[in-house]
Amino acid sequence: MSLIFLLSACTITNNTEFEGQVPIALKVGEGFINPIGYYEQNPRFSWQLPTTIHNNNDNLLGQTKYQIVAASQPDLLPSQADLWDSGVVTSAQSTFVDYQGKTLGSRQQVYWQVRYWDEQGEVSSWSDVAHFELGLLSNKDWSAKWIEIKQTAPVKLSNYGTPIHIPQHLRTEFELKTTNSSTSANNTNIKKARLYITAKGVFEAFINGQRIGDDILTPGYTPYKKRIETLTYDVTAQLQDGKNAFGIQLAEGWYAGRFGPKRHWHKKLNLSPKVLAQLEIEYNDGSKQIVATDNSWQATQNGPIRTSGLYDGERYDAHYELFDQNVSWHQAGYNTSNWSNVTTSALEPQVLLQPKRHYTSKNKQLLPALAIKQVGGKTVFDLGQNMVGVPKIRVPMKKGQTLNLRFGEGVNPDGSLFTKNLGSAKQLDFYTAKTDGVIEWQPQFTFHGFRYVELSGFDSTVEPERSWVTGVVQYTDFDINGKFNTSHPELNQFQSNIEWGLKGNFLDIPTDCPQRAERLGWTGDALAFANTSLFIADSHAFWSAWLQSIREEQFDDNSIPVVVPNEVGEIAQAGWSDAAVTIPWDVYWRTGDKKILAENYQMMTRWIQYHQTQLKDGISEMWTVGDWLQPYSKREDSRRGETDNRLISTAFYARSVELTLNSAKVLSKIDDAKKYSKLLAEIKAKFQQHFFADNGRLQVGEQAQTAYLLAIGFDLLDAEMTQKAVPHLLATFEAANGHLRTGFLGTPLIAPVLDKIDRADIAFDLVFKQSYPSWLFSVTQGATTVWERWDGYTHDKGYAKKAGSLNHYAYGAIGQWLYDRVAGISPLSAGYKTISIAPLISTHLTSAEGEYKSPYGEIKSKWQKTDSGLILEVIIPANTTARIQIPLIEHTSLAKKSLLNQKENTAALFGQKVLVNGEILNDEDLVGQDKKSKTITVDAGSYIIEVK
Ligand code: RAM
Repeated sequence: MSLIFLLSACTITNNTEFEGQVPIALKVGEGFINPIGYYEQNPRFSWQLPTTIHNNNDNLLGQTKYQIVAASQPDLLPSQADLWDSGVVTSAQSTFVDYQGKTLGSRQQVYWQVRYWDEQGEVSSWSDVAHFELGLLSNKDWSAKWIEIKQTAPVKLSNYGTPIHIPQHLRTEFELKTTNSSTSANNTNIKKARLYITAKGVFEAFINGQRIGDDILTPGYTPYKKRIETLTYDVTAQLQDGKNAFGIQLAEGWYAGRFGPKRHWHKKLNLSPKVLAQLEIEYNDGSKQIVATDNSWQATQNGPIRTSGLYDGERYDAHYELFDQNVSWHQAGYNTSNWSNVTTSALEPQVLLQPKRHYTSKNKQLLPALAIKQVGGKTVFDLGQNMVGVPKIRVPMKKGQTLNLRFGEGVNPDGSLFTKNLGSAKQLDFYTAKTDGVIEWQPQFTFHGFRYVELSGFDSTVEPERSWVTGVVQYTDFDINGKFNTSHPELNQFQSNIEWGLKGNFLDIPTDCPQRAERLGWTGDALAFANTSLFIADSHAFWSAWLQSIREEQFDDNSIPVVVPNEVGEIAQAGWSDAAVTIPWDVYWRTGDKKILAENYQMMTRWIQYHQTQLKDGISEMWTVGDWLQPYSKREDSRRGETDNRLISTAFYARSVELTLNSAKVLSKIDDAKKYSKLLAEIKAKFQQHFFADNGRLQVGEQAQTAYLLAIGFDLLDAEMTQKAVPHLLATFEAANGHLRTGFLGTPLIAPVLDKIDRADIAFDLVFKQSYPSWLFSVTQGATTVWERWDGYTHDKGYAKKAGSLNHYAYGAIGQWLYDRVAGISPLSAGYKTISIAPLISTHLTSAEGEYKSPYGEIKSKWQKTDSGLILEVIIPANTTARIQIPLIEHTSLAKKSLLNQKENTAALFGQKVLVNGEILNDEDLVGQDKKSKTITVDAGSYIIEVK
């Protein structure tokens, strides 16, 4: 074969398959496919090359040029593009290409196509036409007013002193214009109709009895005093000639309900729910009609949802259902004689209304109950999986009975619900039946964290069945992008737990936990988990949107809150607030999207300035809770780890400076890059000199694992000192009998640091450890999600006194190393334009595989031990190249041997003979080799690599 798969040697030949092959997967911005109500006035275009165009060497051909055309109508494409014609651009760029055409305004529809030239100079056909439509970009686009029911009685207070807002139904009716062309009962004379809508609270909208969209808890959760997201729906099909009814249900949600500790402190904060809607109808003859929320609307609080709060649950009473003579409240002709007027309020100029910039949350998955048990006269359903969302129930009831639904993440030994870890969050739903028969119901404006559902109060003459309860899993509507699977069942279960941690805590914002009276956007947890999440799910838009909230919440003194949206007051802390820098960098690195750096750069530099106000003699004194929840901490408050706080704060200062420096380079901010690079060198020197003795041992604070992990993981020691520090780091593991002793800050660094110092053998042993504390310990105790504490529950002792949340994603951050180094897939340059395939093989496994939908298409790496060695299967998508580090050895478990006195304990396993797609790999084909691996670079394509 010689070098035909090598970059340099790729011979270009004629290609007959090319015709009819077109770019695929056209997307705008952070991965949106044909969005309406889009947010970005200056959109960016991405596409992928077809997966079937090969040269004679079977490599996928890359792109050398492209052309994009954009028009206001599809039939103008491709030749009369009235918005933009990029011309033929010589570039391999196929992601995030900036639009440079006519200025786009609110409501603009844009149709676009792309074509490309391959490495053989052949031009593709034009792609299919993709499109997007902007939402209302500015407050000025709104003629509607905020409306809410005119209250007659004062709002009641909960036991916590917070107001309870009874959900509202609001409605109006309107008539469509009839024209000569309208012949039928539908809306043949309408060209298009759009509903622009949002709420201070959460809403569901209906037109002529039909639910609009299938989103839940809209508009989602932002810093409401600064920005509220708006939604756009195409409602053309819901309108009918003649009379139409438009109804909205409105509940407290994050905005107005009991939520977050700050609201406990500020009990009188009376933020009443409001809704804002603007239905814009465009007729075929060009005329327009707007139906907007205003003082002509009517409202009632006598609907069936009696109360609904995010923490406390929903109470439904069917007696209040809004039907009159078979006409429902959201249909035309409904009798509203006992409804009230509404009050209106104007838009506040300081509260920006902006189109939602990431995916809404939806009902994503259904979980059937797997088991059912009678406990003390109540029936407990087990869904087999700790999840987040609501139940869907089908239960036989007698008229007047109230069904009680309770939810828990666990059960006690007798099978009764365990709810102690919910704090003050009640998570209780109720349904009162108005007739005999089977009721069907799903709460609308709350969510719970649970695996078990307890029912009582139903028709006791009927034997309960599993089919009565289904779990409706709700989270942000992104796709699962990455898969990871191995030969090890417990590790696979842990991977599933990581994934469920993501599903459970990505409900519009990243949260610490989804069940207790917290559910807040803790920045430190997000900092730990962002990278892992970017592999598992298409979370690019999700993080970009949350970062906008962080920018909006940055304080005047440049500090960044620990919770975003900020519900906890003016606190910043090292290792948490640094998310403002680390997450933009993580997202950039995994996606290649430079805008995320540009948008956040100023916030990052301001955060550095704040760090600088916290220095004393070059060492940071910034407040931090430290290595949160480190096991066996001897500190007075044992939740705080033993690592010296100033070491943590100085380490994160350096880390933030380094990533801001990297960002400055990407953004070509040369002066800043110089400034930060000098600063970083100074901080590192100071850090090393202050915290480390000449022999590489920590000289400040406890000999804590996290202290060494931060120092080495963040590159804060010079090469010589790093070498000297290694035995001291290993001694901390030795002292812990080969176990971890890390909390939120140290845990994500364990495996990457051990790998970096060439001790992947120890990393593997820790990953596969099953005794406490370890990742797999929770799996052996039956966990189906990642827990807040390493010992949340044990078969022996039950729930820990402070069991904490059983759905907290931070320790799932080990995922990043599993994907990068066990499956072996990671970016070599931003956004996987060049890819590293570098799996590590361990005696703990016989196979592992990862698949990842990168911005360029599917990447795969799968390895399997065979009788004669190892087989590695690799897929590299078109328009990228890869460096494959072919492993020649496996890492052997140290078992009980001392970590300290042992050089890396690896056995040469697979011999030195390597075949790539059946052809022997010679030394001259390599770009690098050592005892452990042979390295090649390859073009896009599929590879079977055998090591014998
Ligand atoms: C807890 C949260 C979170 C953590 C903070 C410090 O209450 O659950 O996980 O980041 O405290």
